[in-house]
Amino acid sequence: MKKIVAWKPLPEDVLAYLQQHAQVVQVDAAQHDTFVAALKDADGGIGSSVKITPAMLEGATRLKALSTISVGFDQFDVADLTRRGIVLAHTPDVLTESTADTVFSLILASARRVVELADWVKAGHWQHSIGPAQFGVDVQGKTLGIVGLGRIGGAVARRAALGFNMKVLYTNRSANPQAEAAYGARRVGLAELLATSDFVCLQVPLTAETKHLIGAAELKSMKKSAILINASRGATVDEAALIEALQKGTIHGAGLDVFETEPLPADSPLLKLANVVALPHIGSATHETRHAMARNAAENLVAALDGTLAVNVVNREVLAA
Ligand code: 8YV
Repeated sequence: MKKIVAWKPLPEDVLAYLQQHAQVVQVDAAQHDTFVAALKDADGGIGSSVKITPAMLEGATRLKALSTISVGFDQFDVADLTRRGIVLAHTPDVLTESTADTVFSLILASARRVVELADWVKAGHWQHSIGPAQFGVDVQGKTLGIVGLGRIGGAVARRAALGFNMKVLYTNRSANPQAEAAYGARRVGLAELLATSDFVCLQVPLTAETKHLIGAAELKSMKKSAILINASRGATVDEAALIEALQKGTIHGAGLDVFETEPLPADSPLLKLANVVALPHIGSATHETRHAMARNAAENLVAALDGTLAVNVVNREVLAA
């Protein structure tokens, strides 16, 4: 009987599905030594939100597949997994629309000061008709610059162009003719995107190339009226530089779902800024989508252990080998 280690709680029906195919050992990833010991004789693993290091896999000679319940895979040393012949699967499609919804909630909430003003009402400050002190800025008709036009970026572009009549600029390693035809998206360099966008939206995976992609110089090159939106990975932004830019008014505001350290420390200066909307990494976090992700990751793992996995593979070269 194969053995699977699950380091994230699974919906009951998904756990039952896995148990039809393997012995499933559920571990608390916070109990690090127990987690590592469980991996030693495991054939597969499933979970998310925990860094899986090469050291954790030393001696796990039976391990053939890891399945992350996420689209991002920066929690893994993919080259090391490939060297070990361990296939890594992820869940790229099931979460696209829900995550794009979160991105747009950040755009609207930061532009129209939704969180700040909802708190203002709750605190009893709404004593007279509101005035300029409560005004926000428009979203409709403005320019949205999307850094990284992949699945989620494309879904954001659709919302922007078709839902809010926005002009869409984008950077991407390759052109996206579909988005250009359907949404009027225009591919530009990062410098032009930063200089002309009213909203700069980061949708790149976290890699060595994208770490601190947005730093002090990039923030300074943005319009003073611009708003930075980040629902990708916190470390794509130099958070210290962002804090300074927000404090000094270099940019107008920020809508953030991800941070360099998560959970965001309660004493973070970001939490003291009225021009910041901070969410606890809820990108894909709806009941429906998180269930679909868990099911998708479980199916990926079963297929990987059966040797039939053909989609959702991060390191395809392992399958070739
Ligand atoms: C969640 C995500 O934060 O898919 C990702 O990369 O960041 C989100 O879906 C989490 O990783 C899912 O468990």
